[in-house]
Amino acid sequence: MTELTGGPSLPQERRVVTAIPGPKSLELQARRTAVVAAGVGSTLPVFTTRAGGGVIEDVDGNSLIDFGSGIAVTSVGNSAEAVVRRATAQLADFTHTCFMVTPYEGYVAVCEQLAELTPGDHAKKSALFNSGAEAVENAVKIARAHTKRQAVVVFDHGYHGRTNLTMALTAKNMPYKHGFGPFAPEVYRVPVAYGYRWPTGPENCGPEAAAQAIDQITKQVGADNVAAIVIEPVLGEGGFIEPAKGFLPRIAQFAKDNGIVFVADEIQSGFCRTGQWFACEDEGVVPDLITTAKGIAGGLPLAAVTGRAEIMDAAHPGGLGGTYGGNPVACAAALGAIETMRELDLNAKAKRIEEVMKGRLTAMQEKFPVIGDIRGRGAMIAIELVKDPATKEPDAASAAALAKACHAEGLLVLTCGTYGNVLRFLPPLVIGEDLLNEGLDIIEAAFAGL
Ligand code: PLZ
Repeated sequence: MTELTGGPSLPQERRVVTAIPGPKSLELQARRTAVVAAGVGSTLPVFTTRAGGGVIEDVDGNSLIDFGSGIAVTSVGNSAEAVVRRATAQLADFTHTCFMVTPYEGYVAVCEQLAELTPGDHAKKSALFNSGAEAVENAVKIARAHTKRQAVVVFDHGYHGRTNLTMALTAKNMPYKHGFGPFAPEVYRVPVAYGYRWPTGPENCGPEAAAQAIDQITKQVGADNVAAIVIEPVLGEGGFIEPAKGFLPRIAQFAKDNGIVFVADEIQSGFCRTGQWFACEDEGVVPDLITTAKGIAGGLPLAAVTGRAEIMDAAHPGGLGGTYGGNPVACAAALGAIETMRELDLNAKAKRIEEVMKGRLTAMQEKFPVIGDIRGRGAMIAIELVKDPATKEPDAASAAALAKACHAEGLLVLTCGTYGNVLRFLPPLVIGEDLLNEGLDIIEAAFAGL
């Protein structure tokens, strides 16, 4: 096997030797601007050469601390040993047959792992796809085939992708939907339990928001027209909103009582990210269908819909698929990623990251009132920034300024949130504690310099 030049063998250190981005990145950025469509953005245009553990190296020789994991993908670290080993072996054997033409074992093995790891002990089946959006679209197709109904219910602040149906399911206009309509019909949006911004306070939020959502579904859509309710158990792009306690179980029960397929979109929150295999386990919610992607395959494109066998089998033979869905190399990578999660007990690592981060961020909040809220679980942690803790007026400018200051110091952080005022932290679960603390030092210094 080829020797690893990146991955876990990379020196685990921050190193800033040029301005960020440096001169070579700027040159590449000029080439990029000439030929890459302007609609495709980049958070930080430093061009990557290698990455692994908790760092990303760029063409100018800088080594950045990674608090992004390529948007919650490289949970096992970049080029993790088992991912590279299994994917490399698969590359040498065959790269593609199309599972719909001649099948292979890797696809089946991934579906076996999904049946074992996802919540609930009922009989489960899966179908594999290439992207998160594709998985969500297929979950809706399956739910419609099963229920013979059409309506889909989604939530304020929800994010489910950029394809036509998933744009309709996504809440935020800019940048995801603006000018790209018309959108798919039969999509209905209802309130979510956003504790920090709930008018009567976080204690009342779960039951009150559930009652409002259910009232809107019953009165405006009609429960027996609803095929699926689709929700992220921790809302990702919308601002790392953990629905207030009681909300998810209540909505899941309502779905069950009304023959509606309850779909948990765990594309961002799944696979150890929140310190559990899946975030919905936190309140013991067992979804009918669960969509996964991102962390599942250590950086290779793979996504899945997993769920109750009788629902998954509702689509007629030939009704689900795609040329590349469950590509053999991506499946091999997924088996390597899952092996790594088990062997390194990455749920425990995620919980430790939460402990360190929340401890440090809580101390910062006492000094910097711009931090309105600290939330999230495991290695999916965010802070919501406000102009004044009393009014909670969103402060997107501070989020942008802080991200910029962190980037200049060699710490990659991402923003999110409907109001653009949330800084989110998604380190690889294998990051060392020294780097984690160094990253938090940089964040603290950035607050001091605001
Ligand atoms: N569902 C919950 O988080 C992807 C989007 C980044 P794809 N989130 C990152 C961007 O700006 O495009 C996501 C998600 C949840 C679905 C998706 C979609 O997954 O693999 O990007 O299609």
